[in-house]
This record gives sequence, structure tokens and C-alpha cells, in this order.
Amino acid sequence: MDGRDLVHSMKAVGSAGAAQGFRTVRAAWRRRRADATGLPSRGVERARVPGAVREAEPGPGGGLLRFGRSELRILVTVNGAVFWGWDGAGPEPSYALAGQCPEPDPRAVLEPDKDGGWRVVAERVTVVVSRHGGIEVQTPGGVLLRRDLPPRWWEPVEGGPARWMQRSEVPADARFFGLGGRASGPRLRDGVYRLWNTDPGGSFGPGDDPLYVTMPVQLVVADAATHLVFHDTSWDGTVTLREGEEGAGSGHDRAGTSELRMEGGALRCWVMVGTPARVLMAWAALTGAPALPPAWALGHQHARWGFGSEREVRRIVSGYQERGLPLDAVHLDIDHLDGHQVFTVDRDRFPKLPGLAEDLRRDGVRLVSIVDPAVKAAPGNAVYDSGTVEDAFVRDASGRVVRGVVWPGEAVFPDFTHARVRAWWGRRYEERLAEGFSGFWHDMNEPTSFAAFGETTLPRSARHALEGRGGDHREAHNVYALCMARAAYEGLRELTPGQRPFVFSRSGWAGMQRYGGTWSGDVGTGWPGLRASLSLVLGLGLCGVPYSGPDVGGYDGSPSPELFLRWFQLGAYLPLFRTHASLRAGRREPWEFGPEVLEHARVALVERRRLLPYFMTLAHLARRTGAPYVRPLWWHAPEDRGLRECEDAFLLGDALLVAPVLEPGADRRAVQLPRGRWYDTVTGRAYEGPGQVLVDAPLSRIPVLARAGSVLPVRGADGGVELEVWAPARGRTGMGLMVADAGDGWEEPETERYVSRWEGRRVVVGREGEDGVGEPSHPVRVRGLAEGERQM
Ligand code: NBV
Repeated sequence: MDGRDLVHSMKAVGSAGAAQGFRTVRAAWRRRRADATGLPSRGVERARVPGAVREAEPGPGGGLLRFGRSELRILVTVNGAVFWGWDGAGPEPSYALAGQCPEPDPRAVLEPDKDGGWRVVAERVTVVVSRHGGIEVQTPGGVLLRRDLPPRWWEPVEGGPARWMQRSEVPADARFFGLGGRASGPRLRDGVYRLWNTDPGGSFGPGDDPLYVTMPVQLVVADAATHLVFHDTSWDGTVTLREGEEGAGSGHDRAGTSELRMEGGALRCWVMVGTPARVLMAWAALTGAPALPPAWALGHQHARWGFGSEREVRRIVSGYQERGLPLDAVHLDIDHLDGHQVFTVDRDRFPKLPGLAEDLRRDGVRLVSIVDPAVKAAPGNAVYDSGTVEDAFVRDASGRVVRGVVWPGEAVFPDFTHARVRAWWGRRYEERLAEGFSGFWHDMNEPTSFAAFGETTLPRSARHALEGRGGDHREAHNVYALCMARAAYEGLRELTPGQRPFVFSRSGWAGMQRYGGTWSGDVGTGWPGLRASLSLVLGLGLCGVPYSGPDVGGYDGSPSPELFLRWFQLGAYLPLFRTHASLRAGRREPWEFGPEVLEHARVALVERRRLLPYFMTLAHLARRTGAPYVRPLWWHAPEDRGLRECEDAFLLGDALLVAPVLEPGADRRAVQLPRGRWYDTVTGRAYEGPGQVLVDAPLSRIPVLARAGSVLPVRGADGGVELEVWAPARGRTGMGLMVADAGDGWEEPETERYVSRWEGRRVVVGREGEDGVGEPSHPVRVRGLAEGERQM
């Protein structure tokens, strides 16, 4: 951006300043008033527990247990997931589930247990219900994985939603992960975690909680097994976690505890037990396969709030081209809109947007547009007018359209929990497509509405359709962004049926992977922000959202050249690889940090491009199996307690171990290795795991290690696919997969499966087929060979 554009942008914000300030005071009062009259006061509450079990009614996959003051429905489904719901709650309706509830497992039967309790024995899990409604989840061998104490409700005597509490115990050695995107993880330490999607209102660091994507999804990793538990309710709540403690053989272990307190909603949950891979597979089967990104969305993307003009966008793109740096997409933020209004263009700054898009496209660069849900409340604004005709906007308890304040000023909010509104919103993307955009970046959809005081979101009393059931913002808030993503995804499927929609969204909830991914939001520029970036990506992956990444370089301020470079090097190995920064932040182009950083950033960019076939394969595997691209080191060895504690490295697929540098001044770092041989991919040096090793991490690169035996598809010098094979340890074999993707579209490519092994002094690679092992379909390059050893 040149000086004039900068002044222009600053003015736009500045002049809006005073008026906007006044609006936010008025909006805060309005919200407070709406809730004072629109929300019933809770009044006197009565506490309740289930009481003693009275009778049982076996049914398919489980059955119904009637207690003195509640009833419990248990269901084991064919994919091995267990459901239970209190007070008659069933699995549907649910915003998390991909479709209908899976079929019951006919082999799972409800039968009497000791002491007047009941149990359901299934293939992978046993559920034991005590006489007073405690529920234990055990492995088939009878080892305890989770014990839920009888729940408690607090019901308003005058009627209304009951608050409830569920306390659970897990083995003393267990570790907690998940709960959506948390900056302080990935391992969730003792503390209180809120379940309410929140814009922290400025850049955040590891201590900030909650953030934009919260989910009542916990992954609990213990020696005996891993389990995922999902409490299917979108209401506000908190989870209080306390890790257990082992009594060092004294037999006095203290169990870990998790206490869930919800402001309302059904008390129902799903549990999946097994290895991490099995659990994530069952989770994806239940909540939906992650959307497949088009290939370009796995490349490098450059964003900025405040490009300010078409000329500046061209300058940045040329900057990449002139220096031979790969670039796949440029993102336009709210400064390209006319007065910050969604689905408009500022024609003074971007007079020929479709032309710009076309030129960039010719050079292999896509344009991505920001999309905010808030619509300027002004007759004459096309979206406002058509939304008004459609009756699309959220109303308050007395029937008036709710007004908030966002970037365009006074604004109204589509009710995405209504199918008709989603369809209407989905059609709005036609305007974006006509401007030449290929992808969509949803922002401010917690939803955020500025307020001088109180919560920066819609009034809790605001009414929502909730698919015809009717309800208010207390229930709709956390699924607002999920439903917006659905509207975009489904709209785009209709508008461009041959293409994969590319949507990523700041906020979301369980199941959002069906429509796309997410990103870190406004992560603070600093070393703690860099660490938080990795925590978010890992945690979200374990909640079933595999595609995400941070604002490389951090959102605000100016990173030091070293911090920028380390962030860039990490970003190159994360699914969404995007540099982005705020309007007032310093530069983020790789060449703005001096020649040394530029050269090292180039290496990272070139390597990312080389790994594209591997990333694309991981995207397909995520869709087929639910496994995230970026996995904690314990993915294949959850019983390895050392790995369970490791939070500063990750596996990228099965083949690579990435150990980013997360602190200043490092030129080497300790790396915790899982079992087996690992090669430093740059020096070729072999290390033997399990154990900790010191690996070189000069400024030029972060350590990336390859698992011995792995076969990974990479882009060769001629642009075609090549198989990179890392020599197995002597006497061992290895393998790797390749999904040959067309880049876009819906054709289902086949999975090529490769095996590597020693044959005398040679490493050979074969492609497994129906009639045995044949020749590989791509050129092969073997690495990690000692002198005198040969390939093929
Ligand atoms: O649209 C402006 C920004 C955007 O750059 C950022 O990525 C989002 O997280 N947006 C938030 C709204 C303004 C935040 C101060």
C-alpha cells in the first residue's frame, strides 16, 4: 500500500470512529434492554438427580432405563459409537450430525448387571449404568476409561430450560485435548474452558480463552485407550478440567476430572473408543467427512487487511513473481468493499475487479474474498433489501429486527438457522463469483456485534428459527457460523457444481469440517502467538477439523525478521499456509525482512510446492478417514507417555515429523522421536527412536524428519509426480499412499499404495495391486541410503 492508500484506509476507520463509538454505546443499551424484557428470569430453581432405576426397556442397540426422576436412552451404533441421552433426549435433531443418526448395532443388548445396575456390551466398548445413574465406559477387557457420576439439573420452578452439570472421572494417567480451538493447548491443563464462541476483540495469546471456535468435544488419551466424548448441546457452558495424579505405585491414584456445566440444552452425549485413528474415523462417520479443498488452497496464500487498491494487489503479486516465489492465492479483506458492506466492491479502489481476477488467474493466482454475515441496515443496500423481502434477519422477542453494529455501521444479521435463509444467502455468492473470486473467508461470525459494554454479540433473547423448532440466541449462538458455512457451501455447490467450494470460517462448531476449514483469527505477533498457532491447529484437528492455519507473522504489530521466518517455516507445513495482518500492522511480504530471510522463506515456499501431492493425498485421507493432516506425535503411540507430553512438534501425515522452532535464538532443538528410524530430510542423517535427540535448526530451516520406509508423493523438477522413498531400516519394510488428484472437481481418484523393502543391497519400491506388487506408476528417488547401497 502506498502512503496515499494508507491515509485513505486510516481515514475510513478514523472518520467512522466517533459515529461508530456512539453506535456501539446505543447498541449495548439496546442489547441490554432486549434481554431484560425478552429473557425470562430464572426465578426459583429446583435441583434434581435421576433417582434410582425402576425399569428397563431393551431396544435395538441398547434401550431405555427409567429412573425415579429421569430416563436414560442408550444406543450403540453400527460404527461403534455410543450415544446416551437423559430426560428422553435422542440423537436428533443435531447440528453436529452429518445426516441421520447411524443405525443401531443389533448385537449390542441391554442386560442386568450387578447391584441393580444395567450394562450394554458392544464389540469395542462396554457401558455400565449404576442403579443411581452413574455411567461407566470400559474397554472390552473391563478397564475403566470414563466414569460419569449421576448428573444434576436445576430447573426453574416457573418452567424454562434446566441448567445441568455432569462430573466425570478419567484414569489418573489421562490427558485432555480438544474443546475446539484453544490457544493454550494442545494438551489442556487444569482450568476452566468456556463453551461460547468469542471474538477476543483484539489479538490474542496463549492465555486468552475462549476464542472463536469452541466445541464440547474432548479427546481423552490414556494408557488403556483413547476416547472422544461429545456433549451434543450448543448452549453456553464451561468445562473444568483437572488432570489426575498417579501415586507412584502406592495404589493411591487420583483420577482426572472433567466437570461440564451447561446453561441449558439436552444432556446427551456420544462416546467413541479405540486408537486415535479409529476414534477420529468414527467421529467423521458421525459428523461428516471434511470437505476436500481445491489443490490451489493447499498452496501459499497472501492476505492483508488494507491492500487498499488494485494497484497494490498487483504490486504484491509482481513482488512474488519477480523473485520467483510461489504464490497461489491473494485474499481481499473488508477494505475492498464499498463502505465495508458485504457483497459489494469499492469501485474507486477496485475499478476492474473481474479483470484483475482474470489476470491473476492467468498467472496461477486465485482471489479469495472476505464475507461478513452482518448486512448494513440501509434501504438501497441490495442485500438488505432482498433480505428484508425474504424476512431473513434475526428478530427480537417482540418481533423487531435486531440491530447491531459492525464494520458497515448499523447492521442486521441473517438467521442462518433457517433453511430458506441459508438458500437465500447461498445465492448471494453469485455476485462474488462474477467479480472473479474463487474462495471465501468468513469473518466476524461468532457472531460479533460491537458493543461499548457487555457481550459483543447478539442479545441472548434474539429469536432464531432453529430449523423450525424455534428458540433464542442462547441456543443458536454457537452454531451460527456453522450454519453460515453451510449456506455458503451449499450455495456454491449449486452455483459452480463442477468445483469444490473453498470456504474457511473464523467461528464454527462440531461438524464445521463438512463445509470447510478455519484459521487462527487474530493471533498476537510474538513468540507466544507462534506457539498458540500450533496449539490451535493440533487441537482443531483432534476435533475433526483438519484444515486450518495461523496468520503467518501474527496479526498485529511487526514481527522481528527471525520471528517472521520461524512462523513462515512452520506455516509451510500446516494445511492453510497464509500470511495475513491487520490494517495497522507492519509488512508481511517475505522480501521485507532482508535478503537472508527472503532466501530462507523461498526455500520454505519451494518445499511447500514440492510437497503439494503429499498435502493433496493428506486432504483425501482426511476426507476418507477423518485423520487430520497435522497430528500429535502420539498419534500412533498414545500409550507413550513421553510423546503425550510433547507439544512442540507434530506429524504431518505418517511420513514426516516437523519440529518448528518456537523460541528466539535457537540454532538447534531437542526433538522427541517416536519409535523407529527417522532421517533428517536435509542432512540425511539417521536417528533412532524412541527417545530425544538434538537436531540442527539453523535459521535456514526447521527440522523435518522422515520416517524410514515411508513413500511420499512429491512434485518432481518437471512438474510431474515423483515418489520420495526413505530407506527402511535393514530387515524392515515401509509404505506410503498417493491419491492422484485432478486439482478440482468431483472425480474420485484411486488410492495408489506403495511398499518399500530391501532386496540385497538395494531398496525396491512396488505398487500394490489386485494381482500382487507391480511397478510404481511414477519415478522413484530413494533417500537415506548409506554409501554402497543403491536404489531399485
Ligand atoms: O476484516 C478485518 C479483520 C480481518 O483482517 C481479520 O483476519 C479478522 O480476524 N477482521 C478480523 C475484523 C477486524 C478485527 C479488528
